[in-house]
Amino acid sequence: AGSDAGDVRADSPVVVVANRLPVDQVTDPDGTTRWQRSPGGLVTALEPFVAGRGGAWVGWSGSAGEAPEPFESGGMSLIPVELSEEEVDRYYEGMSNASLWPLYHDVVEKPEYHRTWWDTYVQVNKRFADRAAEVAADDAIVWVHDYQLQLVPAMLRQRRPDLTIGFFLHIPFPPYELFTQLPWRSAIVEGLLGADLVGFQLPSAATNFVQLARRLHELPTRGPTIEYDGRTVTARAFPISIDVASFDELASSPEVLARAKEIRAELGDPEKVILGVDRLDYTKGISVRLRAFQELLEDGVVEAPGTVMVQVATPSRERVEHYVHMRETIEQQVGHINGVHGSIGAPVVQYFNQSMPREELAALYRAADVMLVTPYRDGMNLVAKEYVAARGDHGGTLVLSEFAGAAAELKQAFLVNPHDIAGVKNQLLRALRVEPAEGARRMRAMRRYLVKHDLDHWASSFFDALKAQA
Ligand code: ADQ
Repeated sequence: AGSDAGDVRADSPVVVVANRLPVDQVTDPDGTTRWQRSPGGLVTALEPFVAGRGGAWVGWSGSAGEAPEPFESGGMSLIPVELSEEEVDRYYEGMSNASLWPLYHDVVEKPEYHRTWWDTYVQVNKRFADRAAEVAADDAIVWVHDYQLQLVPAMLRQRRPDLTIGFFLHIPFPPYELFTQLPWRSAIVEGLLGADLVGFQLPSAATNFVQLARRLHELPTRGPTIEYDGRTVTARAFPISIDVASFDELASSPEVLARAKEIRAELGDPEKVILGVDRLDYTKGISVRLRAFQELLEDGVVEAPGTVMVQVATPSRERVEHYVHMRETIEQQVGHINGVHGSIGAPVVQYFNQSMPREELAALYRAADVMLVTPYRDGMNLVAKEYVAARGDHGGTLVLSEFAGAAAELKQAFLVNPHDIAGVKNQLLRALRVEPAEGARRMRAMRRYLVKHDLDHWASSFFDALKAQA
């Protein structure tokens, strides 16, 4: 990727605005730094619509301090937005991840509200909106992403009424009764109403938003539409997905299949392998599944080393207090289970606080008999979809929380209420004991659905709906 600041002109017909740029800065062994495409799915989904058409992506580079000059990468103009240390603290770790994140996830942890965080959130949203306003061509389409940037649509519309603006929220949107805790609730609703199209993971989230507009702002609404400021704003669900075909292909490659076999051997060739894969976040319910597994061991209905569990938890938001505490709890639980039920060379729970390459994740999915996905609340949960995409052999069973967006689509999973430990234990046991034919029937049905509803389907539906608003 070159870095010619001069390449960037104010004429992008499509602009994506997201907290992070789709690249990470990496340092090679010789000390030189370069930009590398981020592993996340969002880039893959949006690239075809943005790259090669003079499109731009506005976002933060991931490190505090002076931002690099705009540069070209992967056929897109990347426009870095600067964030100071203090702004990262208040806008990102504070307002975004210690206020909005817990509030939008059913207050699983208590949100903190600080006026200094909010002021910085406003200031940073303004900066993102300004950059987008500068690079967007006349009548361009702008797609703003997620809870960090909810004020951008209105700020952008004020500067550039010619634009067609879409917004997509990747996390849940809470009901009126919870949302209205927020001291700045009106500003957020008005921020989002700056968009022509507001997208959510679930229809119920879209309904929550329309209701807020009606009850809090007394705006006229009809079905999915809100009349505001002489315009019509539409709120609809666009459930996000993954690149199913490429994940399927990866997971059935000879290398991954060989690695899956090796993993089972390294685990001591157990009869049953249970797997969890998550960002280490309190919304993901990692403790719940450890507790359920522990109790099944204590009850004697499940026995080690015949049954083992692997939990991979990517480090995440380690400077936010809630996360430090949660990590300690989980590590204690793992220590306790292994202390009581393990034996030399044969831990019952193998826990990794690490990020893993896609190939290794695919091999783990392929090696696991039961995939445990038990969030208390989750916008979608792509891990559940990755597991289904990886099981081209129709093996494996998915245990999935009712409170993950994915439950609305993956209906043949063994659904659980993560607040009900007895229920989680029951479903885990059913999943461990499922007849192969029954398991295959469920997996086949979920795969049939997923093939049609992939990441490209998501991005195209959103863009089509947005263009229809122009
Ligand atoms: P997340 O909360 O990050 O996303 P999720 O949808 O599960 O949750 O995506 C996690 C991604 O990280 C998956 O692609 C997974 O493979 C990867 N991952 C997890 N653990 C990993 C590990 N140890 N090593 C490497 N990769 C790992 C937010 C919302 C979700 C919503 C997505 C997309 O919270 O609800 O589904 O955005 O909109």
